[in-house]
Order: sequence, then C-alpha cells, then structure tokens
Amino acid sequence: MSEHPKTVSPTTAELLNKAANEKIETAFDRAEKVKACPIGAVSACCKHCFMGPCRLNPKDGSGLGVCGADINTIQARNFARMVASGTASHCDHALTTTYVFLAAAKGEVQGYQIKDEKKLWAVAKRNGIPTEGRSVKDVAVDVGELYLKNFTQQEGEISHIKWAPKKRQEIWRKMGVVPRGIQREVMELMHRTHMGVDQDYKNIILAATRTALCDGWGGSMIASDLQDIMFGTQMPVRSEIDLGVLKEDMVNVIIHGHEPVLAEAILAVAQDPSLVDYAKSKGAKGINVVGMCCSGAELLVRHGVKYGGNFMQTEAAVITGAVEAMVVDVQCIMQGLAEVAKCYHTSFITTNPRCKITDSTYIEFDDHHPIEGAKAILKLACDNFTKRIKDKVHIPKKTQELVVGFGNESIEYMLGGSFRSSFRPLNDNIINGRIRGIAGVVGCNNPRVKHDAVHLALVEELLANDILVVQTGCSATACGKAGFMTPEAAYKYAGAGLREVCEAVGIPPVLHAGSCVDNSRILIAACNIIAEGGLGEDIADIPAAGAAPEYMSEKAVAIGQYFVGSGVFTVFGVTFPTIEGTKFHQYLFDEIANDLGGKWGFATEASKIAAMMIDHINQKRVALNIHQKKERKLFDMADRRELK
Ligand code: SF4
Ligand code: MSK
Repeated sequence: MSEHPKTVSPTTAELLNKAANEKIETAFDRAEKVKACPIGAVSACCKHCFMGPCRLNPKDGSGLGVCGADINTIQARNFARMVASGTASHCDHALTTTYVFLAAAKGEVQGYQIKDEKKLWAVAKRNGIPTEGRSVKDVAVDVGELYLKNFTQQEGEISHIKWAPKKRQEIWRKMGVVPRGIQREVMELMHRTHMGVDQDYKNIILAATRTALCDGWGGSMIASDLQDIMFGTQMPVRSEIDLGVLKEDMVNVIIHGHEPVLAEAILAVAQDPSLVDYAKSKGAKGINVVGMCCSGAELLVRHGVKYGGNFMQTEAAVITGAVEAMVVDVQCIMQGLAEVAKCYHTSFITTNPRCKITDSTYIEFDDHHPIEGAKAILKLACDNFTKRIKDKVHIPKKTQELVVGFGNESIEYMLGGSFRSSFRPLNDNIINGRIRGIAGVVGCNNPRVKHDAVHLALVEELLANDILVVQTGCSATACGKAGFMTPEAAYKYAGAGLREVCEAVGIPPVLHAGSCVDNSRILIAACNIIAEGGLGEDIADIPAAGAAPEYMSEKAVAIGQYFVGSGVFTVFGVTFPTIEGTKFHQYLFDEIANDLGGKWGFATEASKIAAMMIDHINQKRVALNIHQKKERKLFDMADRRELK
C-alpha cells in the first residue's frame, strides 16, 4: 500500500510523483482545485427551464423554484435524468453490439463470427427460439433480431423480464415498472422530467426504475450475451494486472473504453507476423496490448489479456512515457488525457464517431472492417516507438497475478463440474452458514476519495465476515491489484467458513465477473440462486447486498437503481445527490423497499458501508431462518414420514 495522500496504489503513487516533478496536472490535482458545488452535490438546483436555474436551500431543501417545483420534485427529476443517461449509455453500447452481431452472423464482418455455439444455443433456448435442425447462422440471426426488437418495440415486455423469479415479476407488474421497449422508456423518462410534466417524486422514481430495468435486464444483459457468443464466454484464466505490465522494449498499446468490438480487433491483429515485423523494424521486440477500464476488462476476463489499471490510472499510464498509443472507444475517457498525451510521444487515438475528443488523433473504426482499422492503428503505434523520449520513461515494476473469468457459466462449472454444473453447492454453503452471504462490489474510482482505498477496505471487511464478493469494473481492478483474486487470497483474507469453501472449490474469495455491462451477470446469478431453491422466492430474499463505494458516473446511478428495483440493498459512497430529511430521500433510503424490495444506503467510510451490508445480510438470514447453526440430524423412518 502506498502512503501517497491520493492513492493506495503504489504504481499510481509513483507516477503521480513523476507527474508532479514534470509539472503535469492530473484529475487528482483538479479534484482539489475544482471544489464540488454544494448545491449541485445534494441536487438542490434545477436548470430544466429558463425561468431558472433555480437554487433551493442545500441544507434542508427549503424554498421553491419559480414554477413552484419543490425539493422532492427537483431531486427526483435530476436523479431520473441520471438514470436515463446511464441507461442510454449501456444500451447504446448494446445496440452497437447487436448490429455488429447481426452482421457477423450473416458473415458480413471481416474477422468476427459466432465463436461460442454452446452459448448461442443456451440464449436461443432461453428466449424460446427453435434450434432443432437449424443452422448456426439462422439461429444467430433470430437471436440478433429478437434482441434488436427489445430496443425499438413500443408495447409488451422486454425479453429478459420473464427470466426473473416469478415473485419478482409479480412485484414489477403490480408496480407498473416492467419496461416495454428500451428506447421508449428512455424517451418517456426524458419527457416526464421536462419542465411542467411529472411532478410527483414517487411517480418519477417508478418511471426511473422502469428505465433502469431496461439497463440491467435489457441492454446490459443483451451486450453480455452477444459479446459472449461472438468473442467467447469467460472461463477462469490467469493473468497479470497493474501498470508494471507495460514493457520497456515493446510497442505499448492501451485499449480504454467500453465496447469490446474495437478491443477484440486490436488483439486479433497484434500478433499478425507482418505487424510484429513492422514493430521490430522500429526497434521494438513486438506489440504489447494492455487493457484498461471496461474495454480492458472485456479482454481480461475472456482472453487473460494483461490489464493496466482502472479509471483513475489512465492518466498515470500515459505518464510512464512508455505508451505509444492510447486507443479509446466510448465512455469514461477523460478529456484531460489529451493534454497529458501532449507531454509525451503518445498518440491519443479516438475511434468512434460518437466520441471525438479535441486534440486527439481520430481514426474512424469501421466495425464491418475491424481488422483493417486495427492494423492502421497499430501501425501508427509502431511508428511512434521511435519517438519515445528515453529520459521520460518510467514504468513501475509492480504487477500482480490474478485469476478472472467468473461469469455464471464458469461459476456453475467450478461448483459442479461439466455434467452436474449447478448453483447447489453455493446455496448449500449459504444455508449452512459457511458463506454468510454474497456482496456485489462494483463501480468506478472518484478522485474525491483516496483512490482504491474504500474498495479495498470494504472488500477486506466483507471477506473476513465470510461474505463471497463478486466484482466488475474499476472496483474489480482495485481488488485484483491488491491480490484478492488469487485462490491463495482465501487463506489471507477470508473468514474460516468462506476459506473452507474457496479451498474446496479452488476459487478466489473475490470473483471478477467482467465489465460494467456484466453487472447483469450478477442479476442472472441471483436468478440461478432462487431457481436452485432454499433461499427464498425472490431476489430480495437472498442474503446479499451491493455497493459502489467510489462511484462517479451516471451509469453507476442507473446500475444502482436497477439493483434496488430488483430487490437489492445497494450502498453508495463518496456523495449522494439527495438531502437527508426530504421526502425523496426518505423514499429512496427506506419506503421504496415496501414497493420494490430493495433500497439505497449511503456511507463514505468502508467500515460503515461494510457494517450496513453485513447487517442487511444477517437480517435476510434471520428471515430465511438460516441464522442459527443447526446440529446435523440423522433422519429415522418416523422423521422421513413427516417430510412432505
Ligand atoms: Fe426553476 Fe421550475 Fe424551471 Fe426548474 S423547471 S428551472 S424549478 S422554474
Ligand atoms: S469503467 S463506469 S469508471 S466502473 Fe466501466 Fe470504471 Fe465506472 Fe467507468
């Protein structure tokens, strides 16, 4: 652990010190300079029309906007628009994936095809698409077209709603939050939050829930499914993480962003002999592809590609002076990267017409001809190798081994083997108390808190309390770097019960499930747990909780709301856009549980977040009557007759 005031990550600390010496400003510096607006932070301002902007009292929410809107309406509308934006981001990613998938299924994309037929069959079966005697192409096209309809349909229900436990579906239908079609819900939410439309905070939040469910049970699930079919379903794989994976004698190419379509193409051509020779002609030993953020996570969990670090390490990566190209697609890409890149020889390459950044090099990536585009990008990176300024190069030494790739298929396989794959052993170990419960710890970094510190302290506390942790995104990166994702970590961090299970199964106590869209895999795991039996009838019954302790993005808010809307207690850190004591706050943090089963929690300290999650998990164990250690009982005939 570093002693640096802004990060616990030693590699990041080394590079922030280098940046300070070289007088390079980073987001960590700007977070100090740009003080958060105290009115905006608690969502007490509205700029939805030009009679305003209107600012209410940030302490107690007193006052009214010019139109008469009160604090509850204003907070709810702002919150709902964050959900709409977050949902739109994941779903736009999913829509791109769907179009590429359809084209690949029809054989129209150079280099991409149906890689995982087993997953294709499983997805087709789940969606009621006939497979008997049909070609891979025909089934894949049907799957792609069905998923495409999820975006555009105006009536009915999106496909995966019927996959949720029966009781959950009933709750959603009763509350009127079942999404009809993804684009319709996002559009309607933007309309409802316009000046002079929906001005009842509960009604607004129910609409926001319907939109958020489009993310978790719609776009994100679609993206994960189709990416698995096209690029392979994740299985446990060893890899290496942290900025030490950059190589002094190689052309270093970082892939950063969210959509794996670009990342997969770059990976595919990086080993092309003609390109490797080209790199050698420039004096390098070869091309070193390194992932960061969620595009990187997609490559890491599927192929074990080396991983540089999380969101708040992207500037640090460039500061090594050893990055020939930082290639980005969409989402979580700081504009500040362009300025940092200018201080070195690094080409900051944007590739997507939806995400151009001033002062970057734009090379449009045609997803129907991904190989050509990837080759052009890598060639430029190789050319850059000769421009490296040797005196400015400093690559931290530290790397960490990790095992990743724990989607539902691999968890089932690890627990039950090829022929008996099932969640039964997991349910049994929760019921017998070896595993107290499950925590999903996910989300971003935020320079307003010490980088990675809250993620690590929270997960350490949960593990010590026998809670199995499932992770995605930048939170997973933090824990991977800290060594929580090796089977040996169970000895060091897990309580006795969890350790016993991890040892028996051979899994780490912290499971990396992938990128931000892969949070939908956690929902599927919850469905599998309920289907397996013994832990209630609804997701809300499971001894489980979620957290995003260092979140920063609107996508995280959408994710939080779809977990709450699916029945999960979800705790966020850093800051929360409400004022305690307002009706809106009261609804999100308490009363919403009566309507949807889940609710929000907020705390900034890891120990408090952990205590809230553990307390919730304990309450769920009591409700299921699995909280007391039961003596083993051998059943005699009389006992057996009494069993139904
Ligand atoms: Fe002010 Fe109402 Fe306009 Fe918002 S909608 S800016 S509260 S007048
Ligand atoms: S990348 S959304 S900073 S997790 Fe998905 Fe990390 Fe948050 Fe972006």
